Amino acid sequence: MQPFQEAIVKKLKEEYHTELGKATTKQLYNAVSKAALETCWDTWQKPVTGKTACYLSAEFLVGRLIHSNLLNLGLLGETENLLKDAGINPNVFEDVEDDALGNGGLGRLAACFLDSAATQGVPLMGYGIRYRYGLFKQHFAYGCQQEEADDWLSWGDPWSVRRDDEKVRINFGDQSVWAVPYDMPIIGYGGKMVNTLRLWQAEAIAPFDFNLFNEQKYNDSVQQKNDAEAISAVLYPNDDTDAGKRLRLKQQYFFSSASLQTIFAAYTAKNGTDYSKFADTYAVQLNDTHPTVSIPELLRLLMTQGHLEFEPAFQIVQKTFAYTNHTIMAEALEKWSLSLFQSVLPEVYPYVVLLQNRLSNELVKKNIAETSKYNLIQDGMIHMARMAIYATHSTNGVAKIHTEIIKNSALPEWYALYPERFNNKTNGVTQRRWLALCNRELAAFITDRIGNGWITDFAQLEKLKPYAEDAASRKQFLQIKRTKKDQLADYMYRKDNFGLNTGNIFDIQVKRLHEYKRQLLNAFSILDIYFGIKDGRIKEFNPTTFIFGAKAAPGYYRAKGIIKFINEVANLVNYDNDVNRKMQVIFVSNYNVSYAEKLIPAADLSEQISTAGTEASGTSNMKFMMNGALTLGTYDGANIEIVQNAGEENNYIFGARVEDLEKIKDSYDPKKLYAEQPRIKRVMDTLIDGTLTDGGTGWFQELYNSILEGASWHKPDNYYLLLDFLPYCDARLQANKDYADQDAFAKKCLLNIAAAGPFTSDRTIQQYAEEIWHV
Ligand code: GPV
Repeated sequence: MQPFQEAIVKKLKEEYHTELGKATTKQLYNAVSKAALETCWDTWQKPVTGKTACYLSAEFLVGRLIHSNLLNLGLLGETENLLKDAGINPNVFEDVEDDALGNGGLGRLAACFLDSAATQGVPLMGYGIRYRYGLFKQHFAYGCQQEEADDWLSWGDPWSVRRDDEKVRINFGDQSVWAVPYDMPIIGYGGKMVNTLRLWQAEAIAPFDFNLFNEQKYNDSVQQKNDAEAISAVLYPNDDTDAGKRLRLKQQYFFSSASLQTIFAAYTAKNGTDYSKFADTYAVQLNDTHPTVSIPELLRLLMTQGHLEFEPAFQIVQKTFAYTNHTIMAEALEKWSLSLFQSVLPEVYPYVVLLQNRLSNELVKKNIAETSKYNLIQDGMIHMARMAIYATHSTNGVAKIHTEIIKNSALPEWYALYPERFNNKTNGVTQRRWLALCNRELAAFITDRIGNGWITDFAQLEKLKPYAEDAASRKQFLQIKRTKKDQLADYMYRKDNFGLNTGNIFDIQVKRLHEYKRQLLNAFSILDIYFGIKDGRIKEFNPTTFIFGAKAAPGYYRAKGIIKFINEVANLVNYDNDVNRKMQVIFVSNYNVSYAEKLIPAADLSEQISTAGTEASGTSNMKFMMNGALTLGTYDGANIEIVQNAGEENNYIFGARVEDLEKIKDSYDPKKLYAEQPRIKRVMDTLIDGTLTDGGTGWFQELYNSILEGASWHKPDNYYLLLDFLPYCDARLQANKDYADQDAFAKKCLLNIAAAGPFTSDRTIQQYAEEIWHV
């Protein structure tokens, strides 16, 4: 046995008094994880020298850690062999639930960044919240989403180390709590660097009141404990929008203050009260506006504990912080009501006023009289994105088009004021998890041809390009795709009890459910194909399985209606013997990181169909690309950079562009399209003519109205589904037709993979490190 294998056996014996053949999955998981953690403990504890970057984020969607950590430590093979020799399925850990401390793209991006930084030797510390319950688990009842708490701790938490000695006190207007850190190792590939993700847990200062207990006031006796623990109890399940809730503001200040206090104390311990080197010691990146209250918090620390005047403190703050914007959708730009902010954070509010005063002076000096678009405090609201732009030295978007939209249409007044602050950092994803780990067959295919340098130097993928011309490689690629479809079929049968037709084209849209992402457009187009096949309008059609995976925010009424609608479309299609040999529609339940790792490698077509100008970047588009799926998408977010690099002719781009929408937005009339295009009318009418049922909820009628009539808060069809409908159907049918020549299709897939080099988060992190953090 290898030393690591022996360490696992020893852990099982010492911690659980058991052995390999007898241990439960949970025991195995904890023993392997703890043994692995010990192998990198010394590296982890080495103090960092030089400047440290800190990534503050309300979400870190790390996904299951055991496989990625073993891969990065080079222990995956040994572990699997040990399991196999003991007669244990090496996939046992697939039963271990994901920890889902994030909603979607923003949280998963943070996790990719941590992996990339540790791999490239960039000292990057993550700071966030240790939610007791992560994103809800989803299942369907009669096609409707039901939510259930995500009790991720029931599997144990072997990758975290509680640090009682580093807890800090957090003061709110109406309560004080401890923030207790749990540290997780972030292991770089090769194990040379181990960074830290520090997640804060809220705990009571006095968890139990004996006097109240003696008076038989049992609930009151634990009131303080409950109130404290509520702060880190649950992840808000909203993607892209903010509810403006008191508890949410408390969460934001809770982890921001805890993180800044720690950083400030560490600096002071090392350098005393000379703060002139603070910004050369720490760079702090704000992942969207959620941690923006860190700005007045650092001002407060510098001025009260550091005894600085406002102006020098401001200079340090500005040099230290940088801000990443992840959306331009107006409803997602965070604002807090002044009265709420003052009551929750009375000790912080005065520093917001100081910031506003400084801004006001500056605007006067620059002769800007119209200040309503600049004021941090305006009409009884505190504008967090404005604060984040004003008090930092860098504001970046997450794809080229997104950064241009920020500068030219979302926040042009700020761009006019500080053009030098605005920059782009196109997102990326880690190829360790999203290729090496989730698609070992394709990884081996690539390594066979160009060596394994791509695992840490993704630009090398370019060397794969000539193999697109190689018939044997194309054939082998198609075989791998088929293997991944078969593996997905097994997994999906276990999770959802669906039987996949693995000979079909796999056309997949997986992402949070949101109107702007247009899952409803996808469903409409499926219905159009369904009617087309039934009516004989579509004669040739390569059998296709359409797969959806999406969670709707529990309070998002329309999103839940769309889920129900798609499930009804699935019923209609799958039970219709006229078409169900040609098409299959599937909505997987509880789509999460682990499901993504199975779905994405099996895809032929990657659905990226957001309305142009709405998806800041998208990141699943990159994961699909590196797994050899072609993009069926709009000119939006990072899709643009993807197809520019891989060749538009090797992907399927359709629909109105930002410039087109800009021109027609005032005259757009979806009712006209509905009246003039029978295919549009036909699919729209399924919402109201009884073809499909919403169970008497009124959901479908409301969706119908939202498109044709609009609503009090938006114009009819504000995401232009009907405008893009026919072009989308055309592009989709073209892709379907092209698939008939599988060899030609495989060539396009290989060209996409070969062009995926720029979309690694290694590149993104390098750019942050060089251009923003200077580490
Ligand atoms: I703001 N995003 C997210 O997942 N949650 C949020 O609260 C916000 C943005 C997403 C964007 O929608 C994606 O386009 C983007 O790729 C991702 O953030 C990472 O930048």
